[in-house]
Amino acid sequence: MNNKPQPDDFIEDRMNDLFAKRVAAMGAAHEQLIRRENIPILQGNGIFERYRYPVLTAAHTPLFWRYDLSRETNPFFMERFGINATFNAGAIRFEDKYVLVVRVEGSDRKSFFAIAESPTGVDNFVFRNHPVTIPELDDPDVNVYDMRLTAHEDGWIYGLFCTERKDPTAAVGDLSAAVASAGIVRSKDLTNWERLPDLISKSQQRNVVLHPSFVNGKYALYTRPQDGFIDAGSGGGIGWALVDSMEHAIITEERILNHRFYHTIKELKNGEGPPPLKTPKGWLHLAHGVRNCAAGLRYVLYLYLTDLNQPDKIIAEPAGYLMAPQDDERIGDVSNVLFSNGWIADADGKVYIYYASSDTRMHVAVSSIDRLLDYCLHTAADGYRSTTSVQTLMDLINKNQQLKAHP
Ligand code: M1P
Repeated sequence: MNNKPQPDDFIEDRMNDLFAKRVAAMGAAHEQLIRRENIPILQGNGIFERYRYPVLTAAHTPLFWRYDLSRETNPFFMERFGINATFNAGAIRFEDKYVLVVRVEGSDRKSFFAIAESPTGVDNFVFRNHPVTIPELDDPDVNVYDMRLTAHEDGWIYGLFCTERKDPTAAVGDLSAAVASAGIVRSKDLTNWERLPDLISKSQQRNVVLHPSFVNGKYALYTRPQDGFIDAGSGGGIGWALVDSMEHAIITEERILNHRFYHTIKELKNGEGPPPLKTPKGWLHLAHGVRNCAAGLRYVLYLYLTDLNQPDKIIAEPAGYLMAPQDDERIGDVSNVLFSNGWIADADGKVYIYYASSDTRMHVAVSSIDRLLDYCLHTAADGYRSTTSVQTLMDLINKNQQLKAHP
């Protein structure tokens, strides 16, 4: 019998060693990443503070989602399930944690939802072991994304999300035509989710958001009607509709409360972000506006305020954007995009704005109700012409010059 080691044994040893080294190195790097302290960037515009590091990236997802940890079945410690991006998260404060329901996109282009929780709101976000299981309807979703979480006064936490299916009327050979509708789930514990029928609406819908309280005894929805899957078409902006029930939500009447407008940041598309925050001076809304340019679409975030007793009546809207992509945020799978569908207001008035950059990663910016109201109420509205912008600037300069002369 030949007891001499055979060449294959050495290869196996080396591989085993490689396996152990890779497991250890990647485990340490992952732990360091998810435990990294985040740092506010104080040299901002005074309205909010960005933070230095993204709060979630694809690399934050657990290694046990991406790798088969068995030496036997994965001797090269090779990735078996690729994660492409973590973005467009709904947000809620739940059981003393800052909770994000994240849109996780695999390398197969399918999105799904997964919950990441943090004790601080700005760092240490850790994914729960398992993604969220969303029950399917008779007509299965092909892709689901962008969940908005609403703690409604009826006692449920609702998640409204986009469900996308292939357009059954598409011409043969057209493989991109799709239909977007609003899917609805609800939960009491963020673990068990009950699927309700999709919202019934005449037009395609994305960016549908449930208002937190009843309005005239009905559920109130912010909508974003659109003609096609990509194009808003005649869809004029952020809509408003009242529905009798969330168990069979049907839009019979819808009106546009916040319009798209020529030569503004929301010329091409205009969609509600997270559910609005109730403040002493009105409902504070975060939304995204889209314009087209030679470089493609540019998505920015903006704020507006509506009447406390009439949430569909705008009472203030500063000109332009609150946040636009900057530095590394500009680059990603779909570059030049900021998108937000989640924010959290603490009892002390601190506001955590969770936003995604370029359909790739999640960030946080921190402000307060007082600061955001001050911004909303004391920043000039859009005058829609260059001359009106110059006049706004002149007024500020003149005021400051008088202050200099008579401090
Ligand atoms: O790619 C940018 C965004 O495009 C869509 O948003 P909207 O319908 O408002 O244009 C969505 O697919 C969104 O997820 C994505 O971030």
